[in-house]
Amino acid sequence: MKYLFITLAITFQLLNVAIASTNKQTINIAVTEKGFEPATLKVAPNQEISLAFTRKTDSTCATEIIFPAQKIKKELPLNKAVTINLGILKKGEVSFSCGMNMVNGVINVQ
Ligand SMILES: [Cu+2]
Repeated sequence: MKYLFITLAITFQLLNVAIASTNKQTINIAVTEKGFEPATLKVAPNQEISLAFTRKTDSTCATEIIFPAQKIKKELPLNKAVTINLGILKKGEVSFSCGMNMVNGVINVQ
């Protein structure tokens, strides 16, 4: 009986790992003269979302990225991907911008 419980526990753990890995999504965003590309994202709720920002221009002020509601602020070095894990997102909108709130983007979770 004890072995049955251990086997079940291991099986559920494996299932959890499988579910977690399928519900994880990384989206690449380029930072160019036009701003964020793409600037509007659509994702399904209850998935773990990461955004990988790569700044490809020196001619805009978007040298850092902020997520005001999440209190995330990160430098964006030129031509280097910076990955930001937002965790599991609920339905709604998550906005992000440059440090001065001039270049904007939004994730629509729906
Ligand atoms: Cu700016």
